[in-house]
Amino acid sequence: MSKASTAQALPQQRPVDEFAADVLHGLAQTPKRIASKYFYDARGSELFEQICEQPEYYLTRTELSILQDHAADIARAIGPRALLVEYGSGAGIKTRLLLDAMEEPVGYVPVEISPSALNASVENLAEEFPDVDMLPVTADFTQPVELPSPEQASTRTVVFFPGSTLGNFEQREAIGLLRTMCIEMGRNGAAIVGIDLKKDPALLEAAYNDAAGVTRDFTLNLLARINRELDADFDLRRFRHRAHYNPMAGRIETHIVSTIEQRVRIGNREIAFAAEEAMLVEYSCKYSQVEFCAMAARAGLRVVHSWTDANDWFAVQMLER
Ligand code: AVI
Repeated sequence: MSKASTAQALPQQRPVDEFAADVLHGLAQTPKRIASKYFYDARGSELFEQICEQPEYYLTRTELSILQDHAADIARAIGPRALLVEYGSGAGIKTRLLLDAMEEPVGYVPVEISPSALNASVENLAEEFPDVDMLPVTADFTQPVELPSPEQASTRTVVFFPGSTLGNFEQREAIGLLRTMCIEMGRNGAAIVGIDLKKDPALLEAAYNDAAGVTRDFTLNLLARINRELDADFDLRRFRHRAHYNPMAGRIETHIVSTIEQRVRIGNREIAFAAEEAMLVEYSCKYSQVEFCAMAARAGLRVVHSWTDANDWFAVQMLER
């Protein structure tokens, strides 16, 4: 019998209303900004998959190589009969790698806002891991969630947050998210978090400005999404993608820049853009090991293991209370 359960939908504000309210609120600010979580409609998710394949975007393959090279060590550090909680829909190759290496994992809990992505992910995994309880939770992982209990008792809860997604949150929010993990994992738990490390800014900027223009298309797709879902008339030819490394803040800052002075309609509102006005759409924070330890400490966590690649480009950190 398959152990996959179906994700339950959450009672929440209608997503399109929330999207509209956030976009209009963000465009009323100076400088204008839109949250990067809105990149991921179906087309945006597809483009993100393509970004991960670009030669300049070293993050995904570097993290994967770390997980492959150190899988046995990571599994040993986790210990037997753990409950694996993943922030995001997971079910990719990284999740498989970890579940495969772990000793008798008792359950897998992906926490994800989209029920369709969630159900698809656990259905595939349930076939591959018939002894692992699949317990999807439809929720916003930035808020504390009540975790379901697996059929067999677990020894500890381990939160898995790969992909350097933590870096898409501003420092204060990232610490808040680490605190949420700290609460959810409990006293005996752990977290395994992928972070991108500081390096030559030229390598960083290349990763977010790939030669094939996939990241540009990914960024500008946000405007196409607003046009389609919020009845707007952004002309994508009159905006460009810009991603720069800010060395003081230690992050790639991605903007959508208006190439001319123009007005854009969103529903019954009109928004004015000056020529060269930049709208902030994403931060991708890069950390040094020392900075990350300090940030974790502010969330009540300590780094107990750090696995890196030969270049020290990326790190998979294990955190405990
Ligand atoms: C999902 N996240 C970690 C990616 C990053 O590197 O910040 C999103 C991305 N944006 C542009 N390229 C990739």
